[in-house]
Amino acid sequence: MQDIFNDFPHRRYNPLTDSWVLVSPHRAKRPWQGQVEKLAPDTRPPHDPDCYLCAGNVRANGKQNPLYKNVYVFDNDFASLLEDIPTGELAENELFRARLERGVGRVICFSPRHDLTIPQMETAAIREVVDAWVEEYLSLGAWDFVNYVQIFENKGAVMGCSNPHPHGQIWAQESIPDEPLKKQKAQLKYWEKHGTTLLNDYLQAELNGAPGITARERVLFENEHFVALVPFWAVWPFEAMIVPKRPMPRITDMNDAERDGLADAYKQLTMRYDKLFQTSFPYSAGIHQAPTDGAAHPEWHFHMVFYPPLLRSATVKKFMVGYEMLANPQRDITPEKAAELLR
Ligand code: H2U
Repeated sequence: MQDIFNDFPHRRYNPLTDSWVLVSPHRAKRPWQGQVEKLAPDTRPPHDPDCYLCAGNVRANGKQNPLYKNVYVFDNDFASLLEDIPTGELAENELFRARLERGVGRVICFSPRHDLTIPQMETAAIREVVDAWVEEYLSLGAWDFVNYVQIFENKGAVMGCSNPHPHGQIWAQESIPDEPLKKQKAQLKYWEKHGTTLLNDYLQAELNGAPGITARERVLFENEHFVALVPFWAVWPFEAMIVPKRPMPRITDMNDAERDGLADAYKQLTMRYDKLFQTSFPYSAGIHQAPTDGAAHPEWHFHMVFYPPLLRSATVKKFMVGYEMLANPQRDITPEKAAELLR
């Protein structure tokens, strides 16, 4: 990219969500006198008798977890969405709209080991997590009323995660939530115009270069089936994306080798995160993929996104406040610089 984008404020467009981010690279040099948090040392035991996700332990509602050996999925005891509810809508006035929303929430324990995180797990064990995601997407997606399945992992106390035991969540519901809906619209528009997926063409430009775009500037690494990169339009300082090389609408389209490839990329990226600030790197991560509304959705190219909050150390995090809340997301360090650091 031209040098002016390393030196001067500019806006970058996110074609997936049809939104903009303000980049202010010149500010990366400013002194920091803001919040610095002290890190508590990580002294987790392999099994914590007080953890409600550990194998064999009793959960908050009195149910007991089995002595699971690898991955364990259960219905969230305090789910935000409920299955057995009436229907109902408030639609008389265009300024006051509401509709009852059916859904289901599940918790997925990645490992019986309380003291592990994804980057510390064996790739074969992460592959079992991928398999569980595929099973859940398939089975929940087949429910009559479920039109979207959101798979995610929220990691770290700084992200509001309630328990350090390695786990993720799955929320399945009637409506397509806002973020995937934005991506749905943008990808469909692109597909109708070009006959290729937006992310396929984006990936080709990132890997091979294009007019004005230097090849691999934001690419972190690749394996046979996936590429990890810092997207051109990243909002969070070390935001990243894992994209399959082959356009696939949903994770159920992966073959055996591709499932291994996703497990490998998940591990490799999170290992790089941990190394960056020598800490167990917090983030919210998840998969955006085709809705489960019965349509084919050839426009969709599934991908995994990572939104980590850390900015300049294990304790200094980025706050999405002020201008970001009122106007537009903003970042200082460029996505290219972030990619260089992560590499
Ligand atoms: P988080 O740490 O990302 O908040 O996820 C933990 C989830 O586990 C949370 O959604 C559920 C909470 O509702 N949970 C149970 O289902 N049973 C329990 O006994 C405690 C927590």
